[in-house]
Amino acid sequence: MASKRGALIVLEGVDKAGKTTQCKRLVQALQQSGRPAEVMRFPDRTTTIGQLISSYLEKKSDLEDHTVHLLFSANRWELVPTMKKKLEQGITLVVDRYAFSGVAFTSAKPGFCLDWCMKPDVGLPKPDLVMFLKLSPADAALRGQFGEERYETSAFQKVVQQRFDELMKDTSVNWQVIDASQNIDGVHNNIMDHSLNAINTAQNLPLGELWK
Ligand code: 2DT
Ligand code: MG
Repeated sequence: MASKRGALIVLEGVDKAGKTTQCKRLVQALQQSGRPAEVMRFPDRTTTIGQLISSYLEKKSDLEDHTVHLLFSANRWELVPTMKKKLEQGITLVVDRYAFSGVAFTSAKPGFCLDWCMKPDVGLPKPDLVMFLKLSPADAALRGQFGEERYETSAFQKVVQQRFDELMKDTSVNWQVIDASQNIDGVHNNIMDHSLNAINTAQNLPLGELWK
């Protein structure tokens, strides 16, 4: 009998929503309940492509907008063999940002449509669950200043939120909106419930292909 695969779980949301904290909490809770789980994040800044992206985000280099979009996508594709292997081994992957951030951020720039932005990521492993951590701009402001990296301004994040709203209309993706204005434990409990459901469902289903 083939062993059961792990689930591909993605957390998305605007800056300050708590994605990174919640990814760590979720992986810990899954491991403690005896379910193998690992955290991943995109961009993965450790690869050669990731270093180009990191330098761009830190404003140490400039890259043409289409070019950097394709680099973000290539950074996902280069990790696909690793992701598939882990999922097949029964490890659940909890991913901090994925192709949805890719599309939302680039399409927030002038001259980019959703459709063009989605194309390079068509066929990536399809998440079994995408949780969108929703936080109003007012609540985000209460959590402190934005950082110094590229894209970290309230004006840009507002457009990014609008692009995410467009993407969430796609019912072929298992979107779940999480109220990220609750306290850390409240958000975590919510995320854990959805994740356990996704893990149970995914183990009997083949991994899908995104936007195909
Ligand atoms: P972090 O702060 O989470 O490291 O993100 N981004 C991310 C894109 O523009 N395209 C993508 O494909 C991805 C995954 C969002 C760094 C910034 O990179 C943006 C914030
Ligand atoms: Mg950031």
